[in-house]
Amino acid sequence: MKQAPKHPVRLERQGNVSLIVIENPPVNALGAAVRRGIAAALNAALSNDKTDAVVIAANGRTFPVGADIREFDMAPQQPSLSQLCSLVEDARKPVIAAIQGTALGGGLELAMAAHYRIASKDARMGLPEIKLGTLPGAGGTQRLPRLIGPELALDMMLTGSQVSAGIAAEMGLIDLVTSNDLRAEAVAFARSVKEPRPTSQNRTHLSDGSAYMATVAARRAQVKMELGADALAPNKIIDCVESALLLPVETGLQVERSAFEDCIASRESAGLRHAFFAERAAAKFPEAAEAKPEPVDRIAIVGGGLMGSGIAIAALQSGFAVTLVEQGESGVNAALERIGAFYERSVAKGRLSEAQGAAALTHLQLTNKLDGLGEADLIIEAVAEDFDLKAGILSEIGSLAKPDAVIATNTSYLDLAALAATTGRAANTIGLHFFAPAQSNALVEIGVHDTASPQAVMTGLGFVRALGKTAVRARVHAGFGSGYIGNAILEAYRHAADLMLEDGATPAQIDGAMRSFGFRLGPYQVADMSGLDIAYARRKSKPRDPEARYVEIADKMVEQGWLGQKSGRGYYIYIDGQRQGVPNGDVLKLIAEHRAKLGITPRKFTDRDIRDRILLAIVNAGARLLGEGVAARPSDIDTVMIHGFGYPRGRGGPMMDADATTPSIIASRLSILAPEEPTLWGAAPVLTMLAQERQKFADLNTA
Ligand code: T1G
Repeated sequence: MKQAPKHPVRLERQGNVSLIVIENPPVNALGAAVRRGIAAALNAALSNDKTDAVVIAANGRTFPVGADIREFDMAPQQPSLSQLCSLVEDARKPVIAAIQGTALGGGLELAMAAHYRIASKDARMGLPEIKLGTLPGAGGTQRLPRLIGPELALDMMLTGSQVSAGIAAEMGLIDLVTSNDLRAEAVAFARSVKEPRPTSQNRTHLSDGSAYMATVAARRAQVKMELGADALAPNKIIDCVESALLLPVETGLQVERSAFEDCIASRESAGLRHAFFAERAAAKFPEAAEAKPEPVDRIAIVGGGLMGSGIAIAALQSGFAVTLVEQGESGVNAALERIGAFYERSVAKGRLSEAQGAAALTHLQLTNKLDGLGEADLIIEAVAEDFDLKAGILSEIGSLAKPDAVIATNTSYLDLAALAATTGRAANTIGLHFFAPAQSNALVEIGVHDTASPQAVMTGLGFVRALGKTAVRARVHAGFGSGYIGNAILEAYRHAADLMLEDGATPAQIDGAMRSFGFRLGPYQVADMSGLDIAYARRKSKPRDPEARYVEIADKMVEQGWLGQKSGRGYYIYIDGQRQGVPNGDVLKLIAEHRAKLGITPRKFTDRDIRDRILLAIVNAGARLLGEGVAARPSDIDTVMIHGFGYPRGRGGPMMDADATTPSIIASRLSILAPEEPTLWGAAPVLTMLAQERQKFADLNTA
């Protein structure tokens, strides 16, 4: 994000009302220069006899969205946001906040410190600090409960969710919602009030009755059950609200300050803040210097299976007109059924109204003919992961698409350059690898081959961002066939796990070790979910790497018909279609026989051995992708692994983790690797590269 402008705050006057106008694009983040500007303008306004009231407003699309997150790793600069909020609240003339866009975090805290709040009808507000592993640290934990009560305040702070201006008004957070000119309304309101509203100091703590304390106790129990007793930020938020109930606000603000600092200093907050910026850095494609995205209004998707239907839903939900091509009547009906079921579920769960669901479907055209592709601006091929099938479809698409259409293949593993060539217009062909389920998974890898045009790449990026998804660029060279970033790393992850499986660990132990690391599911649970036959087909389609030990356990399972959840048994047995399986004893027998045949004496693995070997394998694969230029920066790998494979977000991703953990593993535990396992892809260069890339990434964020 660009540095704050030289003068990010202006003081204007309209008769007896002074206006403090913030201008710090793109989101009016409350960095130090902005805070200093507001404090100076407030002092000037309050000491001007001609000023009877003050309005705090912001230019651009939104009222401040919060503190400047990049400052959390820097030395604190005065005034802190909490000090500024106290200055505002203690003003002896009425201060009115005029809110448009999304007033979030410190932005909403600044507004709560004002005596009154006016909001545009479409404004939204919230305290999302918990998503950064911290809590509202500028008085929000003390003012919000006093404004809307502890229950609603805990709801907002523990979920980080946003509320609309209308709901906020019902809660007592907003005094007036307007569809008129916000600034004019705020000035008129300022002229209508004579006194500042009683401040938090006068609003005594809320200890009227044990009911509130019951709320706090219930929430603490809920957090313990859902997140564990050591979930730092949620428990600190509850501590702060308890202080707001029982203690004078000055003490409560001290409790909040100390709690905020504890959270900010935590490894989890560092990881969450890293993930926040990593997702945004990933969208910085080098092609942006050469081209802009072409507008995409109509898209066509060829292949209406799980993936194609999911992409169609994501596009419909973002307002695109969609043509979905599926072969045969049954294919078309199955696709329609799949999409229809999504909308029925969404309406049933109240996520969409009936009318919204029906309206979305009017933008869907289903057909079993390719000839309607001529109007599409973007055509996505999403058929099964079979080279010849994809090549045939892409060749037909290439012959039917309009000249400036962009063509994309959803392949996750196959040779992108070779597929692009089959369209006859390789420059206009890119990879768009959606992660399942495409209607909800935020991640899309954008595959860029040697001859892809910047125009096509940027149009793909524009489309992915228009879907509200996170795009990560994967630069793949001709012949690079092992799955962009995510699946290339997943392959290394699975290989490391399979070596330990063959050498003595069990599927359940490995899964348990990775769940305790923070993954929602372990690798064998994921394998059962995706279907063992998919990976089997991929292994059989590729020449074996003579350097790497090939583990045949999974092949033998598929040959027994054990395909995972889809066949009711894989590494686990799934009774009556349950998703939570029980370990499959027959697999353990198969593994024991397999080891005996190879003369392997099973060895013991600790959970730490399992985690360290898998982390090393992930980092090693990531370093290789960086070294080969497939991934542009370590944080891109973090973004892919968090969104695509459930890497614990609070750890920031494997490459951030590597910074914190790999040196010690390399220093003392390389012995845990199996002899034929690739030690870290040249240990020293990996860490040097990580340090260089991290510096580049840090520079990028302070540019
Ligand atoms: N600080 C610094 N940079 C920020 C920022 C922030 N709070 N919010 C956004 N940016 C940058 C972002 O990196 C990107 O930069 C550009 O602005 C556009 O953002 C004391 C402790 C508001 C929903 O957590 O959720 O206040 O890529 O691409 O998609 O209690 O930005 O252009 O270089 O995301 O339209 C609490 C975080 C902070 C809100 C808009 N507030 N921001 O989404 O744009 S902590 C938040 C968002 C705090 C106090 C506490 C989103 C958005 P670049 P963008 P968008």
